[in-house]
Amino acid sequence: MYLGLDASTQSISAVIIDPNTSAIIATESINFGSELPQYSAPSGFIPDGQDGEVHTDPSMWLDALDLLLHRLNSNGADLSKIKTISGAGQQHASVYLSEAFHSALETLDSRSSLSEQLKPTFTRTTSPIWMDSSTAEECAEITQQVPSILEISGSVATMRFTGSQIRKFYKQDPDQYQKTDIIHLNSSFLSSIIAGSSSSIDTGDGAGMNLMDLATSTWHLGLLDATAPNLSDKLPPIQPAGTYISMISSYFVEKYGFSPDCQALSWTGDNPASLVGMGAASIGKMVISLGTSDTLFSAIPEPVTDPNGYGHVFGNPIVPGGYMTLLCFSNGSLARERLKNDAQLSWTDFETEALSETPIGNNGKLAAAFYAPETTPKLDSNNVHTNGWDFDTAPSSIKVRALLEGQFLNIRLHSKWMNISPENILITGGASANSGIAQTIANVFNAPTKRLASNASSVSVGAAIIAALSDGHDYEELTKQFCQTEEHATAPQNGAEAHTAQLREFDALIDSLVTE
Ligand code: ADP
Ligand code: XUL
Repeated sequence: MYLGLDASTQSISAVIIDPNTSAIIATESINFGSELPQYSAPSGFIPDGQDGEVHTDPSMWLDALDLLLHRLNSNGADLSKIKTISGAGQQHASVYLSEAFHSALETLDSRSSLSEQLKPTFTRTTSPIWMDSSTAEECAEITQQVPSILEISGSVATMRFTGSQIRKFYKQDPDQYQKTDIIHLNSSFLSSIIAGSSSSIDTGDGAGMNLMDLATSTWHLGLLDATAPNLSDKLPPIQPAGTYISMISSYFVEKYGFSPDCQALSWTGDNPASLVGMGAASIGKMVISLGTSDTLFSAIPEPVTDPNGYGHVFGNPIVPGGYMTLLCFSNGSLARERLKNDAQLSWTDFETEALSETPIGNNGKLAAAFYAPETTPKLDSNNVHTNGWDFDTAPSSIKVRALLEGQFLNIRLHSKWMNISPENILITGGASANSGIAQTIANVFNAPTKRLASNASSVSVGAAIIAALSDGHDYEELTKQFCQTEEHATAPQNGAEAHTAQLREFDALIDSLVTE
C-alpha cells in the first residue's frame, strides 16, 4: 500500500491506495482552523498581516501531521503495510532552519511531539505562504539584476514565489538569514520530517521559487546571487518527485506503527500532484482546481510563455523533461466563502441561487470579487468591482451569479493565450463538489466539466500515485484504477453566446481596474 499526503493551505490530508485491489483503503483530513484553534489561523494563515504579508506558523503543520497520523492509526488504518510515502505541499511557502535542524531530525523522540522538538530550530518564526503580496520591491530588484528571469525560471519575478520572500527576509533580518542553514519549501520540509533527514526539492515545486533553471533543473547561480548572499549553500538539491530519501524516521515507526522498511520519498507541490491525481500528467487535458486558490493547469511538452506574464511553467512531476503550465487566482474559495457568509447562505443555497434564480449572463451585471489582493490580474484590492451597479445592495441571487461568472470569466480571459480547447474540463478541489459551480464553469467555457469519480482529493491521490510509481507501478494502470472521472459530465447550457459578449465586457472591466 502507498500513502499520499497533502499539506495544503487549510488542511493536511492523507490517502492510502492499494493497487493490488484498486482500492482506496483510507482517507483522513485535519483542518487547521477547526482542529488546531490555538494557532489562531482559521483559514490556515495568520489573519490581518500588514502591507500584504501573509504568514503562518510552521509548527501548526507539524502538529497537524502528528494529529493526522494519530487519527489514521486510531481509525484502524494498518500503517505497517505502507511501502512508500510521498506527498505534496502548498506551493511557494518556505521554512527557515538552523544547523540544529539536522541533528534534531536524526534524534526525534517519539515520546514528544514534532513541534516541540523542531520549533527551536526555526530561524524565522513564521513562514510566508503563497497568499503573500508584500515583495513588489524585491521582485523589482531581482528583475533588475536578471532581466531574463522569465526565460530562465518559467515565471516573471512573482511576489508569492519563494525567491522574493527569501530576499525580503535577508533584507529585514540579515542576522537570522545568516544563521539559516537550510531553506525548505513546505513540501521538502515535511518530506524531511518523514524521512528524518533533509530532503530534496522536486522540479514541480522547485520551479515555483524563481530560482531554478527550467532547462537544466538546477539552481540558477545568477538568480541565487540576485536573491540573497550565499543562497546556494542554503538550498537543498533538486531531484525528481518520488526520489528515495531514506527509510522512514524511527519516530513514526515507534509512534504510529509504520514498518521500519517503509521508504520516505521526496514530495512535490499541490498543483503538480493534482495534475498526476487527475490523470492529466500526459498532454491534452486541462484541469481547473478550486481549492483555497483557483488554479488552471495542463501538461505541456515545452515551456510556453504567457504574453501577459501571469502564466507559470513548472516541471511535470512524473514526466522527465516534461512541463506543466499554471495560472493561479488568489480570490478562489475564500471569496466564495466571504459572500456565502455575508449573505448568510449555505453552499446548497449557493447552488440554487446561482442556477435557478438568475439568467445566464446575469442581465449584464458583472463583478470581479477581489476581496484580497489578486495575482491574476496583479491588483492590490480589498473589495468587489462591478460594471457600474451596487454590489452591496443587490439581491443575493444576483451577487452569487455575478461573483461566480466573474471568477470563471477571469480564468477564461487569462487562459486565452494557451489556446487549449479540451473535450472536457476536469475540475477538482473543495468547491468542485458544488453543482452550481460545476455548471457555471461549463457555461462560461462552453465545455463540459467532469470530476473524479471517487471523492478523494486529487492532490493526495496524486501523491500516493507518485509513491506507487517509485515502487514499479505503471502510470496508465494507476490512472485507470484511481483517476476515473464521473460517468456524466456537466454539459454547458446554451451559454456560449452570452458569455462571449460578457467576456469582452469583463475584459474591459479588468482593463479599467488594472490601469486605474
Ligand atoms: P486547500 O487544498 O487549498 O486547503 P480544498 O481543496 O480543501 O483547499 O478546498 C477548501 C475549500 O472548499 C473551502 O475553503 C470551501 O470554501 C470550499 N468548499 C467546500 N465545500 C464546498 C461546496 N459544497 N461548495 C463550494 N465550496 C466548497
Ligand atoms: C500556485 C499557488 C497556489 C498554492 C496553494 O502557484 O500559489 O495554488 O499552491 O494551493
